[in-house]
Amino acid sequence: MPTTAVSTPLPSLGTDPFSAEVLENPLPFQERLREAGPIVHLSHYDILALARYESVHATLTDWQSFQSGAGVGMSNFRYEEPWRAPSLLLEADPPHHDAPRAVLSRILGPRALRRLRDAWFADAEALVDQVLADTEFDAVTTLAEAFPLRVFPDAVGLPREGRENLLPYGDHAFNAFGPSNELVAKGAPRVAELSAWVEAQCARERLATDGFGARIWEAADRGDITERQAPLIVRSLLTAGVDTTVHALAATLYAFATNPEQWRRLRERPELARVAFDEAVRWESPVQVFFRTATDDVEIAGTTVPSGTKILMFLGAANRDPRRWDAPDAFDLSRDPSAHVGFGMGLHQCVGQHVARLEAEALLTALARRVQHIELAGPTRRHLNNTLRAWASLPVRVHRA
Ligand code: HEM
Ligand code: OVM
Repeated sequence: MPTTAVSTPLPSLGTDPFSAEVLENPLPFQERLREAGPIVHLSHYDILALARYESVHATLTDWQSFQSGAGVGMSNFRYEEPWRAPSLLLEADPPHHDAPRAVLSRILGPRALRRLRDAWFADAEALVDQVLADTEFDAVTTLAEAFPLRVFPDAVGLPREGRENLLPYGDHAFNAFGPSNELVAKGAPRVAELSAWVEAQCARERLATDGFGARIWEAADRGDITERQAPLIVRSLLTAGVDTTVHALAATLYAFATNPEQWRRLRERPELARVAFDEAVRWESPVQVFFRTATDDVEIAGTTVPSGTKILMFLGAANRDPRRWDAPDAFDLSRDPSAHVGFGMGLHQCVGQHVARLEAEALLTALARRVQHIELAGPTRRHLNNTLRAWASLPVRVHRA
């Protein structure tokens, strides 16, 4: 492994960003990181870190200098065996990345999603009606988990049995981008079983003929991708498509429960639902971090970084950088959050973002119509993950409209 010998001495921090204490509340550490400089050495892992909007943005948009093909977690695929076959999207660079990306972009794009819109809005109304039979409930399980699990597996075309494996598999995959700490060890006993289930669902025969999965296999029939690539591209949907939206929706509901004046605003103008969701993705950054690897000896913010160095990008810190955002800690529907890096930026920018926004728009619209006021009704609990900023429990009380 290369050590991060650099031309000028860099600010260095010894804190472990993946310790339980930092994961519980990463904001103070991220502020220290941002203020320490545009690029900081993390001595605990001998890696480099970026926490300012400008350096994170510059790195995300320079795929030639900062590759994904050596993995976007801490593990460097140049030297270490990945825990599963690398993703053909997330963990690939051009030219290999191009065809899988083009195929998924079309299948998950705004035009293709139009045919799901009415059904997802009706599903959201039905779920919200059912949940509002009670005035107090846990917003994580009853809404943030229940809604994506109700619409997304059907949209992919998955069979009913085994769907309970989706969240634990995704949780492990997002832990596995971090160091092999206790969170990874806790998931390890089920990895073989969960991976086998996920792999089996990627086969053409398992997938309904009218879903995202079938459309990926049709792309293989046309020769846009190969038959060997198709199942791995289905796997990307199953890995990245559930936990992300669950925790983004939980973040949105928490944001509204703690900012009642913003809920009032959404109720007055329900067409703000999409902006509200993007503002919540900026504010909470459900995907907190991803790595890149220096392709060559490359320069960041005046520092030359040796080839093979792992660089940790703090998306959440960039999304609250006061150099870029006014009052960054405020959840505010009147700002334009569209330049946030919560979905990434550049070539790898989240290909599922339109799916996530449609889910959010459906759920928030249904809630805004029926709920006058939402507030916390008891102690909240975080769910710790090496990559995700997540909630385990959000007890809420609602007043029906
Ligand atoms: C990529 C976040 C929802 C599938 C990404 C990246 C981020 C991200 C930050 C960039 C990774 C990088 O640059 O290395 C999120 C968040 C979501 C979300 C915050 C929810 C709010 C989804 C959904 C799907 C999905 C619903 C699938 C339907 C993917 C895939 C990639 C990706 C396949 C890799 C794209 C590529 O490398 O070209 N996501 N995501 N994501 N996301 Fe999402
Ligand atoms: C993938 C993927 C893409 C984005 C996030 C992610 C587990 C996985 O292509 O498998 O997280």
